[in-house]
Amino acid sequence: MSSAGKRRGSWVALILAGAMAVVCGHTTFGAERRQPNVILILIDDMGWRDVGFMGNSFVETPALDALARGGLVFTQAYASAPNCAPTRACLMSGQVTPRHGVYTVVDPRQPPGSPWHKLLAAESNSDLATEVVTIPEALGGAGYATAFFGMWNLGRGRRGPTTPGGQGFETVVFPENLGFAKDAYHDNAGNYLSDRLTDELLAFVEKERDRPFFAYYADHAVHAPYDPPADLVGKYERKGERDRRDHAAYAATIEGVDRNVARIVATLDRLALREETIVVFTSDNGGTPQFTPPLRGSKGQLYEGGIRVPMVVSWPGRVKPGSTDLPVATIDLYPTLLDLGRAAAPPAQPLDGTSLAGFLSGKEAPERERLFWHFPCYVGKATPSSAVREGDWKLVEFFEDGGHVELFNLRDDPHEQNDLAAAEPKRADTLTKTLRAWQEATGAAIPKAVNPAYDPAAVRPRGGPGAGGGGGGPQGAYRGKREASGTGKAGG
Ligand SMILES: [Ca+2]
Repeated sequence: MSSAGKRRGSWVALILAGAMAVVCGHTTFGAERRQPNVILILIDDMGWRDVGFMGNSFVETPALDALARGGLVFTQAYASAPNCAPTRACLMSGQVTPRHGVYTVVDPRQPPGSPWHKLLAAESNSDLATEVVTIPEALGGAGYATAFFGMWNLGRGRRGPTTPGGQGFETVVFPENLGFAKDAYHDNAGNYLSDRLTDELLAFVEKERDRPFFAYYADHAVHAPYDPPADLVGKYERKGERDRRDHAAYAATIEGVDRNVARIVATLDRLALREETIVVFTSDNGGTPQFTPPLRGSKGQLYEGGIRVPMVVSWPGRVKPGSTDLPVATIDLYPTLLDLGRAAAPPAQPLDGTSLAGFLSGKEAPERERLFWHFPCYVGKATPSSAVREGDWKLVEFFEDGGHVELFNLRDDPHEQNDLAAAEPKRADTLTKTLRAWQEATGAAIPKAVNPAYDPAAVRPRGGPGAGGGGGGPQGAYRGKREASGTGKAGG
């Protein structure tokens, strides 16, 4: 807390200095509207096509589809990691995984050296370091009221320096504060978690309506095992499943989110805050295997299915409605929100994202040379790997068995069926060098050592951190088989 407080002080000084400069130099600036509010909605494990506006015709998401129609849809949006905690760390810090070292969900049941790991996986931080200036610290320093609702996953406990309160959020609401057991969708009275978190969010919005606010809503949904609002399941069961991606309990879970998005938008309308408020909707990693086809791979993997997510930015009157195939990633939200909120970037913190503020205001797309990912761990089906996307080309490096790379052209082959590494050796070599240079520059941990405890016969435990990638699958995770996917949530 105290270190955050100290930082806050220096931030205020910086911002005051900035404000003075604005007053002296640009009188027109003062005529601008107040700093926009931000509601950042981060869904857990929602895959790229799990909402209507991304082409899913089974699930009904009218509120999200309306948000998308009135906002800007990023059709090639990426999570900055294929897994829960690292993407959340990337979001809060604006940094790629090697910089903050939160590589995966740290789970004592699956440490590096587990017998089903061929390599010794990299050690991962479980907490985001307090030295990191987070989005709420930066926006808070610029005068924002800040609030957090839901799942943090970047430091255990309710209080302390690496909890949301220690990392810059003034208002903090965990599911536990509302009487929900860990990972439970319902409380003992039958309340639904998304509904209750949204109640709290709306109370915060109402309270802070006259001041710019930043609300980070990190829902437990739509993570397996599913336990959706009972009133939403029946209609999906009646619809019938055309293929295994049409899943009644999963669809109802998604609609449970959607109807709370409807409440959020209705409240903003009622308070006449809609045009003063940026709403961002996205997910922390790619979907679970059943739902990601035709993309290859799923949560944990660096194939598109593991990292492609839905993303929409809505700001009526300011962001022109439409869609774009500009590749963007979680790390871009930090500089974007700081720019839009007129908050100063921390001078000593390398930021790896690109600000989309100008682009959102109708200017040209920003220069974006490359996107990188680094996941030196095991989760689900995933093995330690690293990846780079440059233009339409994507190269994935796999560290097991002495390492190998795969090369894809995402324009011709969005489903990554044709590895072109052998056919395009020069391009593969150049991109490999690019990726290695980035790994070195960012201090990326590279797993090289063979795991002495490796046992080819060892079976990865079902559930736990791998749950999203192979813990019985969501079909088995609902109704009667919920034990089969273990704690589920630990997988992030
Ligand atoms: Ca997740």
